[in-house]
Amino acid sequence: MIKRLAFSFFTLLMMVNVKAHTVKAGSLVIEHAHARATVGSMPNSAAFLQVSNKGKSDDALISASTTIADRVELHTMSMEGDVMKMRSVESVELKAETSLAMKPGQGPHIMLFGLKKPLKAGEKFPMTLTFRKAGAVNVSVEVMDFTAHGNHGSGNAHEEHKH
Ligand SMILES: [Cu+2]
Repeated sequence: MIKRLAFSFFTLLMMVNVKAHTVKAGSLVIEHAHARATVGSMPNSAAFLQVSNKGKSDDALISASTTIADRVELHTMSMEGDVMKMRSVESVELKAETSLAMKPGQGPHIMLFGLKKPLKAGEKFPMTLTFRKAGAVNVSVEVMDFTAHGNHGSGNAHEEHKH
């Protein structure tokens, strides 16, 4: 009886965890994995997440993959003169005891090329993130409409992802 209750409580905790989009892997805490909903027949999109490295040693995101896209690349975005440019990178560094919050319109993000179907707001899809130290981690990515108001915590959520 007590065992059963404990199990239920644990299950409940797990459910709350999933709802908060939090995944722990070693010293990494991955939160709020989300991707931009597509418009019309847009073949590409981008995914963003928050990673906290609570450990004493550096780690890095070295690849990402998902079955819903033909190709996934790690990208970064930066200003060159007054033009925002993005390019692919080998890895996204996660220094010890720091947090990284990927945001639309700035810095690192995960680029999804050749989507096999449109991404609709409210849907979820699985993605495997590979970290140099923490290894492979599966996360659930929630599709969000970045143009809608009030569905996102970030003030930068309404910015365009310029290519
Ligand atoms: Cu990109």
